Amino acid sequence: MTTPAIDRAQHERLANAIRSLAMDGVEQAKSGHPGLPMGAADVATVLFTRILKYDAAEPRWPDRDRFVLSAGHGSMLIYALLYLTGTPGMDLDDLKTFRQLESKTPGHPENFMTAGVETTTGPLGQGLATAVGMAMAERMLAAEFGKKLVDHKTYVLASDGDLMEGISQEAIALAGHQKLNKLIVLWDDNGISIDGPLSISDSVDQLARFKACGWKAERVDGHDPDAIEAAIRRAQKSSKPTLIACKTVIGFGAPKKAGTSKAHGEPLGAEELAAAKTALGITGGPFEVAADVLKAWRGFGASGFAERKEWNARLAALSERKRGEFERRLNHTVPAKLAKALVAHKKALAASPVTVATRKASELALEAIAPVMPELVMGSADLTPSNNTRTKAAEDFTPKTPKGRYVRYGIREHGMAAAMNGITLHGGFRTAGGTFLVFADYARPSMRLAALMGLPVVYVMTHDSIGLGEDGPTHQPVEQIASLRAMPNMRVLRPADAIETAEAWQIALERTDGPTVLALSRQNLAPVRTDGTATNRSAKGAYELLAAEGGKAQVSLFASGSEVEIAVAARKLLADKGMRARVVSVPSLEALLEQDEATRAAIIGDAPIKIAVEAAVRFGWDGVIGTDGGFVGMSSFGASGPYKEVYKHFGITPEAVVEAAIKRHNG
Ligand SMILES: Cc1ncc(C[n+]2csc(CCOP(=O)(O)OP(=O)(O)O)c2C)c(N)n1
Repeated sequence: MTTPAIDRAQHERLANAIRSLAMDGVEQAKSGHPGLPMGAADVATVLFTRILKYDAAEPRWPDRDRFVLSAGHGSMLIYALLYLTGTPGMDLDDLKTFRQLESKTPGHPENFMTAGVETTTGPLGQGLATAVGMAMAERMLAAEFGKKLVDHKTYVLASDGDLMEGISQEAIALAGHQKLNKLIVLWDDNGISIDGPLSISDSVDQLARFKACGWKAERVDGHDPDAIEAAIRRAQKSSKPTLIACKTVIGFGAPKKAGTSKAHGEPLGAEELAAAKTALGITGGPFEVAADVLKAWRGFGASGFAERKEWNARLAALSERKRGEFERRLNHTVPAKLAKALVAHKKALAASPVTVATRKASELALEAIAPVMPELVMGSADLTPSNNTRTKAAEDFTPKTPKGRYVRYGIREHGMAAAMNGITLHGGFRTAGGTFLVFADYARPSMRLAALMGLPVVYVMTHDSIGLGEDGPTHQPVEQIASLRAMPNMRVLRPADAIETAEAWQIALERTDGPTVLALSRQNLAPVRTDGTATNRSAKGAYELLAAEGGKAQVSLFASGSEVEIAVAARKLLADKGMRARVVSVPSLEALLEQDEATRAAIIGDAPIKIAVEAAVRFGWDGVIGTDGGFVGMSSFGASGPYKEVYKHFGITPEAVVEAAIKRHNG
């Protein structure tokens, strides 16, 4: 961005408009965080008046620079900026309804509520780690479509808390390793958190830490606009990602509270607010911005207009095919060929059934998917040979091979999950990453944000039960499946064989409004499906796999994943004893429970005896089997041993299922 030089006095008036609106917004809401917007107003003003490539009129312009407010508690900063720059939909009235129900100005920035907010932040560290994914996606997309279409930077405003959270280490290590030089982090280095001065809990040399992770790092006076600008310009030329520690005073301008934790998270109060405005030379009533200041801000907001028009012209000049593909990719439109490829794959599996672990079945499905889905970015938090996430033709994404679509995340589950959010938010890619299911807990805060934001990220989570055997209870998930099912908008699929795994991938990739966990087995599973039907039988969460023979079912057996074959064996044993049982495969319990009542009732059936089998805790199954239903599964942590013995040890066997059925039959 090239803009006329701004003198110090003008800069201060622009920055004070942010301070003023932030103070007023928080005061009106009677809650919120004035300290950060007041302290970081100079940094933000430099960014939005001298640096950022953006056109406020079109906050979704694909080639805009990204700005991530990682310290989401300082949300009034971004709302004030959106208003001042003239982003459509952000009016003074919106600032006046800060933190009110259904406002565009929620307590923490929510990208689905507010145009111009790049990502939802609030849990500290997430914005920074998400931005790493955005910067990765920018590089990947530029490598594919060229710099004329894709050439922007990712800026982050991070607070002390962002840098203290563990996820920041995973994020900065990954960014440093990938040499993401278009990622620039501005640290609001105010030395204050809620409990008081940072010195009571932290003594990390952040500059040294970032440098050790492969970053360029320097410190500037965060209230000196020219120094901030100069540091950013140096960062733009760096071959490494950059941290700029901007030394600031929290609550800058508030006579009594500035520089103290009192400015962090509560309204200043009428007296202090008035005194702050006087000290800063702000005149006018609440939410008033001097006309010339607003005009100047609006000018900066529109300064990217010409650049955006030129970009539009370049897009229009592309061949129809290339432009269509670029737009399809940005819109996350699922390729038409995907369903066909997966149906063909299912047909092939039906013709020559395979006994494989579902993690292997997932790899087989990926081999069918990858050629028709060039936007699919795979990766894994190490463990690639264990979770089978890498197809044969895949190339690693590295600084030298930006067209590579396989990301080596290292042993950083949390960083991976956050980066996947960033890749998805950036646009142009769908992404999936792998780890062991038990380590979903290490990735969970970012998975939760994916679910909240409705991002269609896929998690390939293998070693999904005690069936992993010898690694023992630290590695055997028992409660993770239930806890992930409990997360709103998270889809959990636990396929039973290779055909169901193909269906699970289809569901995950055709979903565009939320994330999906694929829970996959380590151990081999015999095929339970022999049909290669084009219908996705897993789509409703469950379906009757085997009907009862010889009359109405007396027993309904429900199972997911590796336990479906146990249910199938139990059905046979029950038949030998003269009892009629049906088997319902339940690849997604929560999807079944979300069906309308008639569909759900038809699938669940009315057999008097209902038994569920799943090598995990019972939590959630009562919705299918009732509180009086039988459950064959886990009620404790697992144990280390060969998996077949572990299954016997915990009584997850066809015989145990039969026993549970007979016990109920005999009353
Ligand atoms: C993961 C997480 N833990 C705790 C919080 C609650 N919280 C909000 S702000 C904050 C710390 C404030 O310190 P700092 O990051 O320096 O922000 P500043 O005081 O400078 O605004 C905390 C602990 C949070 N938002 N996210």
